[in-house]
Amino acid sequence: MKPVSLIQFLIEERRAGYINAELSLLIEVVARACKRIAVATNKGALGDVLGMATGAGDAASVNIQGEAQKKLDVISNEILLEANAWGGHLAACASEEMEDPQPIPDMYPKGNHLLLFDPLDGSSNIDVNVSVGTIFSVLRCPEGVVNPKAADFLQPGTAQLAAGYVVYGPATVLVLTSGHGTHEFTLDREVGSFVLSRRDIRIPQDATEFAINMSNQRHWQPAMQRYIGELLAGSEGPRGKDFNMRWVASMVADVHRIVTRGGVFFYPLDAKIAQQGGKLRLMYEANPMAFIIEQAGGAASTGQQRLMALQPTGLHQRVPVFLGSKNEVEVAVQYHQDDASQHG
Ligand code: P6P
Repeated sequence: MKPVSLIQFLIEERRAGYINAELSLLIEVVARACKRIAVATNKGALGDVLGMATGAGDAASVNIQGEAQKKLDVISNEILLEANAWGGHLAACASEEMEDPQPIPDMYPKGNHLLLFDPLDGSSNIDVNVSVGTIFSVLRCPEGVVNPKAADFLQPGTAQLAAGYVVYGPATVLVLTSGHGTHEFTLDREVGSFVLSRRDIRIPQDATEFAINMSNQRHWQPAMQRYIGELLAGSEGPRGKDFNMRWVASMVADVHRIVTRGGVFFYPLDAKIAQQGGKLRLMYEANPMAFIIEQAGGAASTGQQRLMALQPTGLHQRVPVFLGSKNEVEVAVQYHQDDASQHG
């Protein structure tokens, strides 16, 4: 069968009325920028892309999160900003790497969309050559807003028009949803274009693989201790079956495994991070991944509620994340809701 390119797929979605021309252009531009990020990432030690970013006087560069920035964090952020500045499809961008939204420069036309991204998720893995990725989310710019502020981005995940990630692994793979299924495109490096490799992905409802950072176990809430304890007890425990564990420490890689073969991913609230509300960021990590997972028949929760229903209160807000195979997520959520109702 003749391969379907990303551009052909987007034209199909436009003809079906799922996306408009501006959103189609936006997705194409982001995918093209991610190809450039893949080139930069693939240079490894041969390009000046590894190690920590530095600012004035060679001081370590730190982002809004207070995290030291890797060179590739900064490079990836710049690639996405530059690629999206001139096309006329955006009103503003927001990024994990920037405190405030970046407006489209006045010299260029503005569009009706807001783009949010984590330009290089999992960047602590770069220097050890483990898969990293870009995560993005698209919202509508509120009617009549010309210079969007952070408050204009604070829309629940259900308001997303599209979301996707690109995982820079053995292959460079784009996974995308515009609310009509979740679809996978693999980069054909010889031609230089993304080619449809899986249409209408369905995540298995049950799971035997779980992803969590076990080193935080002593900090978890009782419900998480109970739930993970049962998975570890395997066939001799109440679940009556064995489970396997994976933790790449790169959300994009862990989520892509789940999109590919099922499983569950947890970054729960724990005593260490309770003050900040969680580890992962709602607007440009949790919400886009939740959209992708739900559109593939999975579930995404904060442990207390559907993740995409959460009304954001801050651009860089953090949340607990439970996502993946629907039936398994529901077990973990039920334990947390039982806990909440017992302890009020
Ligand atoms: P930990 C990467 O820094 C990230 O934001 C996600 O990609 C990943 O799932 C998580 O943090 C890893 O966290 O605590 O295991 O380093």
